[in-house]
Amino acid sequence: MIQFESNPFVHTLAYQVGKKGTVYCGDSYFIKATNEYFICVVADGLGSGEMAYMSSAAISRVVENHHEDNVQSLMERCNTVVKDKRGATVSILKVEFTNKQFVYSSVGNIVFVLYSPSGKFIYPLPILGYLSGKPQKYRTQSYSYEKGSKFILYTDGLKAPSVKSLLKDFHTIEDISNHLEAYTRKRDDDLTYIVGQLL
Ligand SMILES: [Mn+2]
Repeated sequence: MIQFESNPFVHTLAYQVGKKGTVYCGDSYFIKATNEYFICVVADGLGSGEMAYMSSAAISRVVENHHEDNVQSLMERCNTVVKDKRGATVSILKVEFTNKQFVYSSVGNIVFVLYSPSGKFIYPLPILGYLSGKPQKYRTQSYSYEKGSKFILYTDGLKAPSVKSLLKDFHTIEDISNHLEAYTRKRDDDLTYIVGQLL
């Protein structure tokens, strides 16, 4: 399934597909663009099936319900909602259009890469592990961005070869998504990616 979310400041596309032969997708995401910011979360629930879905869906729901919060407190909320569940890896990205900055925080193996028109890549390192409701440290960092920057966030179900060249070589997020189609067919896990361009 594909969802677009766009306004004059951002153009994004989210793609999600479950592991072949399963009813529940263990990945969840939420994307929203307001006039002030763009917020997105991607979560990969531990394990598979319904248990994985319960964790990741709780995370995307809590971010949806509190998207105006800052990234650090959203991570704390995500950690709280998976208490007594299996847990999940989580990444949250919040782009603030007014000051041309974005804030990113991640626990676990979800990958985020941003490519600037001037040729610079931003590739924040996550904290290893997953959210489980236990006390947790976060690495929440802010960066400034250039107009025209492209980014991708994706779960480990997407085995794409060079994501850096993908962001560099393709001009639109639709082109990137079309190129990724071949890799989505090869999946052996739930798969989610979000591509976007900051305008
Ligand atoms: Mn996975």
